[in-house]
Amino acid sequence: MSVTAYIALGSNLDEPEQQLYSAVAALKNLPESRLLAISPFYRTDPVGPAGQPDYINAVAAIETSLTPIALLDALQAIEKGHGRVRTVRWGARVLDLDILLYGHEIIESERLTVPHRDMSWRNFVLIPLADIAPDITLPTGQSLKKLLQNIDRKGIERLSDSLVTEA
Ligand code: ROI
Repeated sequence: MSVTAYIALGSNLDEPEQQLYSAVAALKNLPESRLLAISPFYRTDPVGPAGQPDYINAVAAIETSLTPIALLDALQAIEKGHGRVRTVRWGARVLDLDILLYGHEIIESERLTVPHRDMSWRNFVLIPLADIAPDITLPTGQSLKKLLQNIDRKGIERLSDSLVTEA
């Protein structure tokens, strides 16, 4: 069985835009999966400790038959391949790939919380998500449109047009 999953991409180190392009290439090669869409890229103000560079953020949609944990493992392997080293919480990072949504599932395990616990208030997640899935409702019952009404639109700037991949 396959589901549609949404993945947040973020980087603020080592040429962040290139990091995201190369992450998209890696997502295209995920096993048992197909890349459906990738949002425009956005330059965003850092959330968290001050003094770190701006981020580049985007959201991807994939169709996958990987289990949530297999998908998490695959994404963490991509992060690792991009030199991601987990250091300070909320510190600068070369590449972050977060599972936002996995079908309509609610998952709370040691390694994984889906929907992503911070997604409903982060403009750098909700705005690109709305570019590729404007009409979705989270498994918690909240509609994306409603969540978008409550967020700040400052500190985020669109850099590119949407790239919808071929099937
Ligand atoms: N801030 C922005 N703008 N974008 C991110 O992807 C991002 N990721 C994070 C923290 C450090 C919370 N801040 C961020 O993990």
